[in-house]
Amino acid sequence: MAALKKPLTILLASPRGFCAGVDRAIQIVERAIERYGRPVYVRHEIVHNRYVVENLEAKGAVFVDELDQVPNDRPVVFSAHGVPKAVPAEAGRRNLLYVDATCPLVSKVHREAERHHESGRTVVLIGHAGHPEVIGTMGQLPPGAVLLVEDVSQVATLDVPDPKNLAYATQTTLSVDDTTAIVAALRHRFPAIQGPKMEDICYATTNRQAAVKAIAARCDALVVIGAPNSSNSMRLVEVAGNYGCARSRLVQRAADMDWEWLGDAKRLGITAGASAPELLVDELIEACRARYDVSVEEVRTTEENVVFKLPRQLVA
Ligand code: 0CJ
Ligand code: F3S
Repeated sequence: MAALKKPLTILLASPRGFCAGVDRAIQIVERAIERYGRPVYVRHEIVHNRYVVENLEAKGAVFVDELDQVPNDRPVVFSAHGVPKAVPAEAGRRNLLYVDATCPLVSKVHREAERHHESGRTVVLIGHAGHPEVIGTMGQLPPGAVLLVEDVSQVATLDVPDPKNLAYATQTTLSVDDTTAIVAALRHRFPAIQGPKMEDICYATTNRQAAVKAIAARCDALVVIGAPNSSNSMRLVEVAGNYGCARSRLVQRAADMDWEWLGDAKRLGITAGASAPELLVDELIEACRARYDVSVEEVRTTEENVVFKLPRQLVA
């Protein structure tokens, strides 16, 4: 006789998974393939998820790191994270057909940074060095016009040309709490600094973190479906730890799940980063069902209804 399965309650955070910018970026690649035929080149992972990337590869996308890997006669899509100004400029010089899948909320930050620069302000960007979004935002302005701050400790040593002519902007996928602390430190040291009311963290990042905060303390363990290079997904793991669930980790998909790590947990929290397809959440729940007597409780902290328009060149 089969051994009785142990009970496991899954607390499913909501909202989770795809945001409007990711949905749009994936659709852009799919439509570009339909419209221009295969292959369509994509500069950088369209979003930070291997499953999404492999799926699009199967449909005819070719992912490259840089524009010089794109042949002159094929279209190229720029990823959701945004690109430095030099990238479309180079594509234009080469007469490449390009489609920009930069999330409109990232483009908004680009325009803010430009506006501050035109008003003579030095821009302090809060973000993670080396992340493509940070490279893209810094690349909207000439070298040296943007100073990067990664944490509170760097605010104290920040060397600015004129403390009275400063503004800040942020990466869209940061920890809301950490960023609040960095903004407070900036405002304390540079009272004249200008910036958005709060920060530039997007609605999806904010909502996914709030949903994790709502369940973390009730969970014995919490899994974030997402990729290690996904900033917003990594932040969800940290948030779970900071809000009462020390046993939290990132899992790319069910096959990577370490069942020993889950141990005798009775309540498992599950969420997914903004670039992780819901199918991977379903897959993990099914894998849990194979091992436990599962009941699922979805905890919704807010409704989302954001939809972004596709670029004109791909509509009609
Ligand atoms: O930067 C963005 C516009 C977010 C895109 C969606 O998430 P992901 O995981 O591809 O990117 P992050 O590393 O920025 O979270
Ligand atoms: Fe855009 Fe935020 Fe998603 S910036 S791509 S809506 S995570």
